[in-house]
Amino acid sequence: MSAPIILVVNGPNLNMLGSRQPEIYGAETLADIETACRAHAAALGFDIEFRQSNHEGDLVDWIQGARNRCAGLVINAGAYTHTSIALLDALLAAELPAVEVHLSNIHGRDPFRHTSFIAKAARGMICGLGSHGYLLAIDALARITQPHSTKKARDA
Ligand code: CA2
Repeated sequence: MSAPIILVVNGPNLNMLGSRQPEIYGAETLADIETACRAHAAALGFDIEFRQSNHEGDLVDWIQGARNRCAGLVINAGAYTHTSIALLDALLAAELPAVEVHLSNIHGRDPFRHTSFIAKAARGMICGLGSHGYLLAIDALARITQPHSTKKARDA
């Protein structure tokens, strides 16, 4: 049987990671984060689908496509976090456990970054911990979706 899938969705400008503003977003590239997510998820028995787009509609399409197919999703919606009702609606319609991630601490930055339009659709939000936040989000989804087997793995 194939492993359950966690969809990791990344929004606008995150393809630039590693090239600029390392003091805010860290030195890793998005490819580095993808590699770390795949390894971490595999150790927990999950497959990863890892996506990035600068276009809001692509993100909506991927979230819609996860319904009834993926076990859960991790989302760093980038700046769409602070603007997009379309992403909120897509997440609500997907009816999947979702964990919101931000590399930076959005609450310590510009006031317009303090509000997340998608937070209502997320089980939780991890921000300010850099790329480690993606791995923590995968941990959370493993516990949410497979509480029994995850506990057994922890106790082993
Ligand atoms: O902290 C995060 O992960 C953010 O989602 C990143 C977004 C920002 O708009 C959110 O408020 C918080 C921006 C991503 C831009 O990434 C860049 C990376 C390198 C160079 C330029 C932009």
